[in-house]
Amino acid sequence: MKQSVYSICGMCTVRCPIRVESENNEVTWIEGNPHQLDGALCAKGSAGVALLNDTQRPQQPLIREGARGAGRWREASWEEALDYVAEKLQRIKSEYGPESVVLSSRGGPWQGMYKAFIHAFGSPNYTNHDCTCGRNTHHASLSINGVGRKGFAYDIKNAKHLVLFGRDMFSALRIAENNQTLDMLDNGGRLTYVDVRQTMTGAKATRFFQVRPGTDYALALGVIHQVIKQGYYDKEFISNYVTGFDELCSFIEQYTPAWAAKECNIKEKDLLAFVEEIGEDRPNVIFHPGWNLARYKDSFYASRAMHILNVLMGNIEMKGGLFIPKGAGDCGKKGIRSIDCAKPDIKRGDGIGWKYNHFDKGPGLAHLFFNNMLKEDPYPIKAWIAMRHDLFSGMPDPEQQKRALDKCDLLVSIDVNYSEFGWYSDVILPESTYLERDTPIVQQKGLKPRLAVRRRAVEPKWDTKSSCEIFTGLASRLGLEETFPFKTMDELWAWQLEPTGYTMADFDEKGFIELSEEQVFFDRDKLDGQFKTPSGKIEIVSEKLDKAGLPSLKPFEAPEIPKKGMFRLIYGKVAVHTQGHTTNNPLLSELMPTNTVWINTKQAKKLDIQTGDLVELSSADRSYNATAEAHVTDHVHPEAVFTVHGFGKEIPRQSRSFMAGISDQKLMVGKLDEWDQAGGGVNLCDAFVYVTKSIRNTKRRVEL
Ligand SMILES: Nc1nc2c(c(=O)[nH]1)N[C@H]1C(S)=C(S)[C@@H](COP(=O)(O)OP(=O)(O)OC[C@H]3O[C@@H](n4cnc5c(=O)[nH]c(N)nc54)[C@H](O)[C@@H]3O)O[C@H]1N2
Ligand SMILES: Nc1nc2c(c(=O)[nH]1)N[C@H]1C(S)=C(S)[C@@H](COP(=O)(O)OP(=O)(O)OC[C@H]3O[C@@H](n4cnc5c(=O)[nH]c(N)nc54)[C@H](O)[C@@H]3O)O[C@H]1N2
Ligand code: SF4
Ligand SMILES: [Mo]
Repeated sequence: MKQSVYSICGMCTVRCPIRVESENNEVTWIEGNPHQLDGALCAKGSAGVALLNDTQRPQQPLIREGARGAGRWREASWEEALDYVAEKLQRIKSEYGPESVVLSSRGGPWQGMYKAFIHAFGSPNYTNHDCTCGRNTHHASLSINGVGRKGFAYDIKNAKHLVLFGRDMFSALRIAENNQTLDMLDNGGRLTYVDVRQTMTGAKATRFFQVRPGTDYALALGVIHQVIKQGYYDKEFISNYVTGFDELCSFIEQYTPAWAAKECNIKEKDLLAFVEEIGEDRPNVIFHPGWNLARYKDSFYASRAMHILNVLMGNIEMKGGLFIPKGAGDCGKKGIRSIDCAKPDIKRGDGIGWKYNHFDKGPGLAHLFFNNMLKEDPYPIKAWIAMRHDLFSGMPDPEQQKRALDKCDLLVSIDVNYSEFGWYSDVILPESTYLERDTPIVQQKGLKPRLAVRRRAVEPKWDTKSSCEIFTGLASRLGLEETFPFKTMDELWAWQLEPTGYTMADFDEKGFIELSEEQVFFDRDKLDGQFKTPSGKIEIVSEKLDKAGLPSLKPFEAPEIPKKGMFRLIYGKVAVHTQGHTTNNPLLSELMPTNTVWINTKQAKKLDIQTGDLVELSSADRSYNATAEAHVTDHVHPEAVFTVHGFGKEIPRQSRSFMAGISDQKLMVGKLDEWDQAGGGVNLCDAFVYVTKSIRNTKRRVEL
């Protein structure tokens, strides 16, 4: 029988709305929700069918038999696997206390459920992936605006100028944002793109700056200087809502466009021309504050500078600018209920909230656990549950992580795939793919806030379960039914919707429930109270940072120059893969089976490297080597080599991605300990590698 359901894509964490057709329990068609995306979907979204049918994903629970990572697994029933995990957790709890269990997840709108589970268990140690993603941006926004990185959204479609610093949006996709940007360009808008290499986004830009790696902050300081000098800022907005502007003016005096151009390896006249453009286009100029900004030791300050530029443009809470996302309450409606449990009042194992007080306590900072685990400080960590989180792909230096995780008695991976972490773990609890599972209702804030829900398109192909069923199953074994009292998804949905007056039938027409028909803007003259800083204003100088011994306006320090024979290792996304988890997808692995190493033409010449030659990359301490093909190009800065993240997998059951290409995170040896002290993000782009032509080149062998 033919069926059609509205649902939510799960091929990456953007979670686009989709419509899925199926027949006889087979998915036959997926498209973007026509009411929101006009049917548009990316290649990864279309390849969801291949994930569903992939026989190289775990098909039932697995319990480790041999040594960790050896790949010997015993197939288990769900009863047995959940009993096994629950018993171990109970034993660890009674011997070491509940706080010795960490649960990490990919974050996102459903994280409340995972957080509630670990809190109900008695541990404060919930963490997520964000220390290698958006934490610097998040903390930058908190320090200036008093709200986190999702406290503002962008009306790109109506903007006149979008400025992106390394936000490679046409590779690192978000379909709705991509469509908006294309509309903006069609309407005559301008796109300025800054990167150390040319990208899909740079190719669409009206202005492109190829900067020296790690100098975004310098460029932003030069732009701020010139904007203030030319008077291209909104004086009224600043006097109403901003503190610290005078301090900014004196700080910025030294950072002239000529200075910035030199630091960034760009032309001063181009910087000046850019400032003239934004002078014309303001207030509808949007500076994107960055997404994955776990890059350099000053990325937090670079992101703060973007926020400051937005404030100078005076673009807040207006069409074609930044806006505060609205929720149910802002439309006079009641919000949904969500599973929740208060955090136990115990010190966190990563030091957030007692050793480090200036960070958001929510998910803490995952990388800070590992050293503490080795020292058992402040207490031993004995179990790590990774829910939709591949620590060994998403975090640097998996070997160092393993040394800390080896102190654990239990490692659990809840994943739809074999992840690199899962392969090393003790138990794999396979989650049903997003096409096979229902998930709780979520509220999506925006100018027109909505309720959305993921509904299964087909029954699970194999013996897998949804995370909701997995956590409920564990909760009932651990006596935590009070937090998870739901027996069925229908019960949970009904409970969630009860205060709102809506029913599940209200999702039928469009797949979502619109909480407002009109866009909701706040009165721009009454924004007091919207900025959750101590003063209630946008704070360019932050007392909280002061208290933590950190400057609000930090002098620029030029990034290190690579030593002879070494390059800075830069990574990024491509449109056809998601992080590290689609390189084995039957369709996507065909589109892009491996990665290459981009190297600048002049540097390649010195090393006698041509496109197609094999090159060897070695970590700074020479403990890890990897070989891939070179891609010689002018479009990457001479100090850096670039590769696409997600390759170099070593999971034998994934034959398509096994040993294909190189892994950037394995080359980042020692980088768990290098992080932005103000923003909390790991400095992933502060890794250096040796690059040589490989002796494995057949041509070279003949020569030898
Ligand atoms: N297709 C696809 N889309 C995705 C994802 C995915 O995995 N695949 N993941 C999603 C997620 S979780 C995230 S966080 C976002 C990430 O979105 P982005 O942050 O936009 O993406 P990245 O590809 O991590 O990094 C973008 C660029 O930073 C550049 N870069 C490196 N050093 C510098 C520098 O010093 N200055 C400047 N200006 N640029 C520099 C790199 O060359 C790269 O092109 O993408 C999201 N969308
Ligand atoms: N060196 C380097 N490090 C990086 C990055 C980089 O580009 N280079 N990117 C950074 C960024 S931006 C991010 S966001 C992080 C991401 O790091 P992670 O959060 O670890 O990355 P993902 O690969 O998105 O997802 C983790 C796991 O979720 C699994 N998964 C996918 N769908 C489902 C599902 O429906 N259910 C369950 N249970 N599991 C699922 C995948 O198989 C994968 O094993 O990595 C960061 N780290
Ligand atoms: S960007 Fe592509 S993969 Fe990600 S949610 Fe949207 S359609 Fe799915
Ligand atoms: Mo990310």
